[in-house]
Amino acid sequence: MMTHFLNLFPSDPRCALLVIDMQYDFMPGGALAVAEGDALVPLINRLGALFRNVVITQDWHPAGHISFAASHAGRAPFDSITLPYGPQTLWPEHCVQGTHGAALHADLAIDHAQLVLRKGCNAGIDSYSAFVEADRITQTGLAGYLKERGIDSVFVVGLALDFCVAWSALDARAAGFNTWIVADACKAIDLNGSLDKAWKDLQAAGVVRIESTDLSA
Ligand code: VGL
Ligand code: ZN
Repeated sequence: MMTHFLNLFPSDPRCALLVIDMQYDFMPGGALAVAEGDALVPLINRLGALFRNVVITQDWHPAGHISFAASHAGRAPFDSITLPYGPQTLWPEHCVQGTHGAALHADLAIDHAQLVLRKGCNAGIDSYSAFVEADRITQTGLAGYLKERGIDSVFVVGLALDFCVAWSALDARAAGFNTWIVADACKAIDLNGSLDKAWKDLQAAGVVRIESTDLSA
């Protein structure tokens, strides 16, 4: 549908696939499960094979991270609080560094991925985005990494569509990348209208929604 507008193909060296947070804690049975998250693995593996450049991210929190409800007396998961850097949704403890829940799904098979980027490592700052932490100041370095490699176009897939996928895509766009979300290669948490809001924000920012069938080698 959209492919003839893209004028580029996934194998183009200027393109990268960003595979967001395909970790056990976001899979059914995990601490912050996203419905059918595991069903994406075969599709994301197929997409990965189309791209020369692939970056895989991991949400990678220290124990006691500020985004965990358990770190705030009297608070429950999915409450919203205000931190010095702004509003923060509180989550169940998830993706603690080195735990099974933080590991990538074992069936994710994109062996040529050059970079595994870990984010959310600062105890006092969350980071849904693979580019800029929730204080909106601290950079992960991903924009510089991609630009230094001559990449100007990114395709985003994975979990969760309305949090880490959306924030990563918005920040990719803000950093000047042509940015697409492959909608059928994502699943959402959908908390208090977060999915509708994400699509509105993405569209307003110029992130283009495509389907996996729009991509071919
Ligand atoms: C995510 C909530 C908290 C995500 C990470 O990967 O979308 N969501 N941490
Ligand atoms: Zn997290």
